[in-house]
Amino acid sequence: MTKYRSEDIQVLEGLEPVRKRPGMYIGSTSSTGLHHLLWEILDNSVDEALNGHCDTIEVTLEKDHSVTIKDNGRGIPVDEYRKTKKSAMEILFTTLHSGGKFGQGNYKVSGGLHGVGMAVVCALSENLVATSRRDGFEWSQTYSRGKPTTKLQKGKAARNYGTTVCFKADGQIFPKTEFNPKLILERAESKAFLNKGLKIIVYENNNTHEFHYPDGIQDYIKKIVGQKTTLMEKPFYVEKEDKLLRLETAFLWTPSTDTQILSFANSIRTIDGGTHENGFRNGITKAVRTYIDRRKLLPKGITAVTGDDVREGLVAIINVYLQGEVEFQGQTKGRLNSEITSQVEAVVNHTLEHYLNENQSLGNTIANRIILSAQARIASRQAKEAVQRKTNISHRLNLPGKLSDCATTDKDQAELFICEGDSAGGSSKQARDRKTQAILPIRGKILNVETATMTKILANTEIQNLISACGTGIGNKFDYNKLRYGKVIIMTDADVDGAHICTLLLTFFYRYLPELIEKGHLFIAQPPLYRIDAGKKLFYALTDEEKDEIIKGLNGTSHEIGRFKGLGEMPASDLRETTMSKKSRSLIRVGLRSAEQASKTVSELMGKNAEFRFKFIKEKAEFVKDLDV
Ligand code: 0RA
Repeated sequence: MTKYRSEDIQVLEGLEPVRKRPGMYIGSTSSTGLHHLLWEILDNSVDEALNGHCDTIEVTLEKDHSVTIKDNGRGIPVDEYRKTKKSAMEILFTTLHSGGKFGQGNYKVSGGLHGVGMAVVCALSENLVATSRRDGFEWSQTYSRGKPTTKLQKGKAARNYGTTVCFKADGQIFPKTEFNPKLILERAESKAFLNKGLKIIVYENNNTHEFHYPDGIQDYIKKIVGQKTTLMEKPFYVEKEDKLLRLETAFLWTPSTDTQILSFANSIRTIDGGTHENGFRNGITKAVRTYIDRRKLLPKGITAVTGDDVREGLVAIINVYLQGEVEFQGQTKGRLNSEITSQVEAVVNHTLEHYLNENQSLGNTIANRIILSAQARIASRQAKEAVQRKTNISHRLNLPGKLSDCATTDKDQAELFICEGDSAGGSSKQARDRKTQAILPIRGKILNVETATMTKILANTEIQNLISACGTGIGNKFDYNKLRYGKVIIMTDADVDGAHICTLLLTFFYRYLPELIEKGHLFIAQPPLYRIDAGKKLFYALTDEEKDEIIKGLNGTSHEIGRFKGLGEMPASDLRETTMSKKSRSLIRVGLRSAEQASKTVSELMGKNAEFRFKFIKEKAEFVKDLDV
């Protein structure tokens, strides 16, 4: 009778269960499962780098679908392991759950489906060759479907250290065994960002891609921010390591209203955040609040900045390394659940507070930016409430006084023209078809402020009138069925000021009435800039180029050119003929693919000049020549 020690029993179990039920170990045998094999080996190499033993990893994709991962780490141990008479390497590749490092004190990369052990990779490979360079020699062993096909062989002398694993996924298990270079490049880039100094080189199809970021996640932030302006020259960066936790974070603020926080645990993306991200959020909120409070920077009317105010415009990466078992939660295992909130919070809070105090002018810039968010939040809420009140009243009582409504109540027939100023309003009133066309003049000057923010626009009485006229209300009171016009048409002058007002109105619609854009109700009218009279023939031109084109086409025929100063100066007959009449006009439908994307684009373009923005929007809009199809 032989007595087995527990670890020996594992050896005897072999890898049959893995081949029988691969899904239990790698999720599935689809492309995702296939790539888990590669991630497993790669993670082990990255682990060597993480612990300071390796600085270069090379991944080579071969034409025959095999892949080679080579690192310059310590090399897999090849000495006999305990009393099994087998090398440590063989145990590692043929025994379940022997993955990870034998010793203690290493940070294990074992999130979700990762860390299943290299034996799983071996079990699901038609062929796997492992080579270890250590103790002066190259040692290698070959396996097939989880079983050794050679003994551990001592090869040529080797002075350097490292591991090379080459494997080809088993066609009996995987319907497709070809790796996707794009996925591998993405993974390589992100691992290189998260492990500063680590060089990852990917060879695929005669191409070489090298990923190497000496400043790690700070470089990552720079990449995310790209050309956009920031409030800081370089990201704030902290790295902190103690026995149980290693934490690394880099972040900066931008003027944009978007927030981007990317969190990772042991280099694995935690899409749904979790304990580390919560700690991070608490930490920066506390630090910023302390800074603002100490210096009494809060203006009247604001009692506190909220976490959302603090995070507006923030671009951040947080990466924690935990020892031992890492707990992930949620449907996709995208949330970290190990209890580290208060530790992360303390580190972020104290280091950021210190940093702000040491860099006061930057501290003030950041504080002001955050206070501005708070002010915008409060103003926006007040404006929304005002609009809501007004909308409710006008529904019961009357529509805005400035509105010249149309006679019809048939939504499909009814059109609302928004024009700039009372004089344009006057001529459009003359030019319109009273039955179906309503006119709402908006005072352009109020809108035409260089820094007109959405809050200001929303606080503008005439914008509030516009919302009442549309009838739908906004925000949570929005009701599509209450829309009063099938077409809402922005009609501004054909000059730069007109373009500016048009852009602001578009932004307003994107932000507050995106449904109208999504459902195709928003249009831009195209008033001409020139009228060219050539005898009996009459031409209109929208632009200078068009005018020149027309004149060229006249071949010297005598003609008269008139330039319209604005809609207000345009004779009603011209305005009707060219811009408003359903029969002869052409409109641009504002039909951006998604309102959300549009709003982002607009806010990005908000800083640039009006003409540029308008051109951009025009280019993206669809041109609708014949509307009544
Ligand atoms: C077990 C123990 C040690 C290193 C490794 C495994 C190891 C595994 C892989 C997989 C790919 N590259 C790797 N590099 C190392 C520690 C060895 C020691 O203490 O010297």
